Amino acid sequence: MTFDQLHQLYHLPLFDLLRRARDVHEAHWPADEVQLCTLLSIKTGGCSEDCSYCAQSARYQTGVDAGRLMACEAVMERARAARASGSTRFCMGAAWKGVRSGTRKFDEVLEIVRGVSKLGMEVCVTLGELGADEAHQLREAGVTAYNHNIDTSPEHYPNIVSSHTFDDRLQTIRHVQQAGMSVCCGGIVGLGETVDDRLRMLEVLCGFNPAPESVPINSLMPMPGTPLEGAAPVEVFDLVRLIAVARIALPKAKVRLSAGRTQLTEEGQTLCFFAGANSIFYGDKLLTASNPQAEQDLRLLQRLGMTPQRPDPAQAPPPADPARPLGPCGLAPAVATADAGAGAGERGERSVAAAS
Ligand code: SAM
Ligand code: DTB
Ligand code: SF4
Repeated sequence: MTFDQLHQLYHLPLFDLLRRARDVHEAHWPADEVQLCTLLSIKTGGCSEDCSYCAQSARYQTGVDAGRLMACEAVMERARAARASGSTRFCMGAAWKGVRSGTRKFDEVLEIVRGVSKLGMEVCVTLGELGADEAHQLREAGVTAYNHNIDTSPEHYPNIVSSHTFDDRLQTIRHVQQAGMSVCCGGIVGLGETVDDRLRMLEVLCGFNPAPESVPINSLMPMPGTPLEGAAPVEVFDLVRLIAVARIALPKAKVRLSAGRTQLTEEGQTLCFFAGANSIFYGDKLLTASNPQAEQDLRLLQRLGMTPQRPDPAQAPPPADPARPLGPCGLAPAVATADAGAGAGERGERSVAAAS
């Protein structure tokens, strides 16, 4: 879908948008299923990058101390506990700029992935930048999906991060696609971006070929000590609209209602499910931040008549469309080029630099 199509959808009367999203959802997914994913930070804090929303950046005084990579057996214990609690996807995150083949830490990560992948859950990792070689080795070790978010529009990205570029993010995504892993890629709302930035982000995701297997939509959890600690919250209807448009634009992707559920009411979350969200992080903790209690989530799903989705660890990545160029920028010609910012300016809706 193009930016204009996404824009038109987004601005429909809410009930029209919801009806269309629901139809698409029911045509592609069991109506009442939700995927339960457990997150574990296998290496916390001390990251050299300056992402202005992140508690794990070493550039800010956030109270998150830099830790070491967890031992394989400790991770396995957490993965078994996640499976026992009903989780079907285990996502491991590391606060690194990236990983390099041939290093001890990468070998340790491969050992962890080999272990976890034997448990019958989908295995997702998010380790920062990857080269082609690293991506292939992770795939071989048993990774189902690699999470690497574009986070916002290419135009707003430099306001949020200066230590790497939007293009760097796309390059890693390209390596993940080429290695045959599924791409898990989405973003955050609440970074001081405009609605148009959010739609531009979706436009870029629509250009991925193959399409992303899952699209996490995070709401900023303002972290004390980060430049975005005072950012204004996003209105729930804006979040619902974005999820509905994502559902229509990327019908086969799981749309994950990700960080920030503690800031939403149960009614707000319910609207997000109705709009097409069919995956959540499940368990009391995200990476460093809190998440609703597992029992509370199970109770909500039960009250809504929703059931956990079964795992598909052998899942093949979504097929590529042979009629379009392969890679993460099959559609949006402006991404990652010097004139991308000019395009945004022409739309005349940009009013923010960084939020604080
Ligand atoms: N270092 C890796 C990376 O940058 O891809 C993996 C970890 S990073 C924490 C994964 C994602 O978490 C980010 O891309 C962002 O979308 C999300 N995230 C991080 N901090 C957040 C916050 N305070 N609120 C909401 N989402 C956040
Ligand atoms: C994603 O999009 N959200 C998750 C996961 N991918 C790695 C991370 C959310 C982090 C929330 C803030 C924290 O826990 O520090
Ligand atoms: Fe590091 Fe990832 Fe946090 Fe950025 S989002 S500071 S790369 S851990």
